[in-house]
Amino acid sequence: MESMKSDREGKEMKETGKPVDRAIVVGLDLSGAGDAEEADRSLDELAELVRAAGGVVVGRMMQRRDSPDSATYVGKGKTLELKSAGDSLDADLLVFDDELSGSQIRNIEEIVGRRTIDRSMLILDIFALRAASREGKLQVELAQLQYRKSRLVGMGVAMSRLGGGIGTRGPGESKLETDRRHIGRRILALKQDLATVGDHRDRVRSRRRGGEAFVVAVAGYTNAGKSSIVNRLCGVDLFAEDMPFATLDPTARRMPLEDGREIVLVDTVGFIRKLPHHLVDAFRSTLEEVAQADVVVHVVDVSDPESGRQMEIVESLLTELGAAALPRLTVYNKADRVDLLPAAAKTGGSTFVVSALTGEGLDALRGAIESLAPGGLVPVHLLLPYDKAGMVDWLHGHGRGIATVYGEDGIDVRGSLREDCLPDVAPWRVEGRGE
Ligand SMILES: Nc1nc2c(ncn2[C@@H]2O[C@H](COP(=O)(O)OP(=O)(O)OP(=O)(O)O)[C@@H](O)[C@H]2O)c(=O)[nH]1
Ligand SMILES: [Mg+2]
Repeated sequence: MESMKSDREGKEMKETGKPVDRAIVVGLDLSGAGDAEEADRSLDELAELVRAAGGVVVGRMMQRRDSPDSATYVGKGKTLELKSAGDSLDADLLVFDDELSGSQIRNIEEIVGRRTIDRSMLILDIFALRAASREGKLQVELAQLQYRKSRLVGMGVAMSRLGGGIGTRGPGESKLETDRRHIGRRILALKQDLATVGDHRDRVRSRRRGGEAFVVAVAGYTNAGKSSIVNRLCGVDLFAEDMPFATLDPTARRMPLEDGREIVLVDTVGFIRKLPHHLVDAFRSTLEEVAQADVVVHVVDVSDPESGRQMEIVESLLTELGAAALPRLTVYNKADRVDLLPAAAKTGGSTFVVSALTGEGLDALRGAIESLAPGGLVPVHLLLPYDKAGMVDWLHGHGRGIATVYGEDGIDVRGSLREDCLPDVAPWRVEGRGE
């Protein structure tokens, strides 16, 4: 098979002692004279996803066709080639780059005799591995069941070897249901549980709003460096890893400002091309966290040759989630990795060139976020009566450069105070002295 590249790794063992899944990735180039590169890049990304799921890619096949074969997706001849490649490469599974129907999965598995999954199942699998919160787990299980329900006719080998590697893992019940009626019941139960969790999340969110925090959602393509940027800006240590979907649960972190104002950064799930729609539906409430923000920071990996295409994918998902109209900052990250920046990538207006690795450009970004948040500092001059002396501590907490002089008439206070705190000190402001 000419387009098949083999990789001579033996049957490696994971630390657990279980053999690592050996996968052949399979793509279809339907572009005609069009963008064959896109199909190729998508297949590269699929290989990345296999590694993120803990597997190893032992072969890669790209087939050019005008349209997918309804029975086997790549065509009977190619499927036979895949069988012999699977044998010679000792592959455990085939991973197709597009969603397959239940009957296509069954047909391919019959011919090849190997577990066959598609890109959506693989992404669901990674999500299943990563889901940490209760809500995340419920969402993944719901997406998996909805996917399965629509494909119950097929799914031979993949279904019968549950618990057997990539494409078969689930966060929910140990034995995934195969019966449509059971699946239907479980889906209903999951939706109810999710509604309860969602209520709780809304309460947390409105508490955050109640505290008048200014919320900035950090969104972008997976692996762009979102968590790394949040870590830098907030001085925290969120999980940042060189792999897709390191972050699954939106995580809110406080970005400290010197004047005591509160800005909350929300690190979000990364976007990717061909994100399974069951997943988007199941994760809607999580993804919509972006739409609830005051500002969206769109992080781009400027060192990725695909960054332009990735930005389009992020933009269209932001639109789908109702976040398109929000104020936007575009952040070109990983600038340390490129010598020549694309023309659009320059610091100025609402775009920033940064490196979360070196820290370059992050002060400018921080400044821009700060200036978007309401309640900047204004100079004040107060004369506090002594029975209000307790306010001095509060003033230090809500302002900067607070200087006090204890005089006969009261406490003379000068300094800068948060604009939103002015009503609290209105009775004691000293008017007409140039402040
Ligand atoms: N060279 C370089 N590497 C970076 C930079 N920012 C992030 N990285 C690396 O890129 C990888 C991905 O970073 P993350 O912060 O996990 O990316 P993310 O967007 O949160 O990814 P997901 O949560 O998986 O969607 C990690 O290995 C980081 O160390 C940067 O400015 N320069
Ligand atoms: Mg992340």
